[in-house]
Amino acid sequence: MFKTRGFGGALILTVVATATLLADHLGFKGSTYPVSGAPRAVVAADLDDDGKVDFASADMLSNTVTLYRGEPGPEGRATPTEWGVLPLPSGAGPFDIKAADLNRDGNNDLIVANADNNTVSIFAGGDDVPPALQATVDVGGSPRGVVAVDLNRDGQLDLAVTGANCNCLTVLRNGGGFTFAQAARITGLISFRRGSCLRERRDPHLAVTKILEEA
Ligand SMILES: [Ca+2]
Ligand SMILES: [Ca+2]
Ligand SMILES: [Ca+2]
Repeated sequence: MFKTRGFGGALILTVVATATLLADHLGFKGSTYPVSGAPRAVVAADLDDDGKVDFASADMLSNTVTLYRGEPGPEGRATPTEWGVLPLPSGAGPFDIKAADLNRDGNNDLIVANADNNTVSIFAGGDDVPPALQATVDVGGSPRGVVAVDLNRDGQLDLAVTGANCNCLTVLRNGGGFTFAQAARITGLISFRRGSCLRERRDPHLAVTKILEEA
């Protein structure tokens, strides 16, 4: 049962109905999985290199990352199974989460933008184990969105982070071994106050590159 309240409620109902119709049309069946508290973003990727997709949510109120591992299920489909909860710093306020292989070891790693303590947390992925905290990078500006893309074409994925308080895009250059140093900060280009434009673009890598080229 839905409780509607003015325009916001009507909008929510419309979105739910549209999603349901689309899912029915395509033959998808929905499932619900509990997470720690107020999920703000979610990412699906193989995080332990076993060939099955896992997922992780950035939980804003509990300052955690909730992990679900894809386990063998009926008809060969992966079935998400609770895999643990990763703590973030107190008051982190995670706002975005992405997966990418930052150290080029073949395992996807997790990158979390922490809006309330101005950092990015990096968890290293491993074979058949949950990701483990590897680094915390100060970025400032209330980070709201993050993407991993090789911006200087040296073969290592760098990080581009949107900041709501600075109205800026910060570039963190990948120095290898999970070390990141601020290489550039571009201000006054786009307002990020309502969230991350990186998430709304169809291809975030192209969006970041375009922003940098226009700076
Ligand atoms: Ca997996
Ligand atoms: Ca990796
Ligand atoms: Ca690079």
